[in-house]
Amino acid sequence: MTKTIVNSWNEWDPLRHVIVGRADDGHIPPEEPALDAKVPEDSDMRGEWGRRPQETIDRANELLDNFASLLEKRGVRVDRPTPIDHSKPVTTPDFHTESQFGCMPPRDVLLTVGSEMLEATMSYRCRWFEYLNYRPLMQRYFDEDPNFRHESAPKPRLTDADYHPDYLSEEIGVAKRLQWAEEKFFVTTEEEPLFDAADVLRFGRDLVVQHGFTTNLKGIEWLRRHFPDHRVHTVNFPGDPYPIHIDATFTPLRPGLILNNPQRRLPDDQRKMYEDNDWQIVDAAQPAHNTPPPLCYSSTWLSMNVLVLDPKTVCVEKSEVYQAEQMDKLGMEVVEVELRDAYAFGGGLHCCTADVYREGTCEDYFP
Ligand code: ABU
Repeated sequence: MTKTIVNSWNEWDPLRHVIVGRADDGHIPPEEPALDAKVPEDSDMRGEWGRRPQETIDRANELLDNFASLLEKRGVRVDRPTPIDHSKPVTTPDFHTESQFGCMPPRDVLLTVGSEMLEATMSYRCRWFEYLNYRPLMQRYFDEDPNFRHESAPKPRLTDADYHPDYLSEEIGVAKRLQWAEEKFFVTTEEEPLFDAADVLRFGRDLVVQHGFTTNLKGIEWLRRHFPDHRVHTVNFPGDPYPIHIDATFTPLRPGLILNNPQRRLPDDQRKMYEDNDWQIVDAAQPAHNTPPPLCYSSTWLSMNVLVLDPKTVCVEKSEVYQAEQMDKLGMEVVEVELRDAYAFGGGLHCCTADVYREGTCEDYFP
């Protein structure tokens, strides 16, 4: 068995070791403020909660297992989480919710920066204990890699003071949501630092962090203080009425090239550092689907939630033919991966993975 080395500084260097999530015991959690804000008013998820049907869990696991095998065949070491009992309630002195979520998307929870893996605060109550799914791996990496830094951000209290009550209304409407996004008025308040790891993109010395529903400004400030050798940049994408997680919005493919969701364009005043350093920001291709699969929190833009294996190779979901075609034109070798039936468990190919080791060092791409 190869000993672990934890090291990953960006989203594109050659991937050698990764965590792939599992769909086991996936739940639709009960209503709670931050989660409800993400569910569109016409979604089939409104009012639903409980354990997901076993046949959907089995199908999602089949696809995740196939993805893990494909990566292994390409020489990538793959580890898997140890699922906890997600039917158990989450109770703290400050809140109670009846069930948890799952462990399909490790990217939401774990942020790898160099030799460190940082457990995010999370901002949904149902995800408060999600890090426990990954603790057996963290313990193993700690035992095997003397340089591994296992860090955990301060657990938030997630009282009602963390959420703007305006977002709790049953029918807000997309126009109002877009106005609020433009005004940077999101469901989470500035009560305490909050962030999900999937709101962070790594560009060597620079970390780009989306301010939205799941990450607040205090969370970004916490990251800035935690990573004093990095430059931390706050970004917003005003065209997104449900802004959680940056990885279906802004997708770096290699040094100098980023895909941007055309409905969630990076504002002109936030483009300077890329333009000054000759990075191209290209509109992503349209998704192949008009709607997400059933009981799915994510948007159709999981089309651009790709996993880059190295600067010339990218995993794209098999049915996302337009995205694959665009990647091909951009000079990338496309590896097709079937995953759509697993989307409902927490996202796409980027979401369902977390980096452990990519070759390479911490570079300054924006000197
Ligand atoms: N976890 C990524 C979801 C982003 C989206 O719904 O577009």
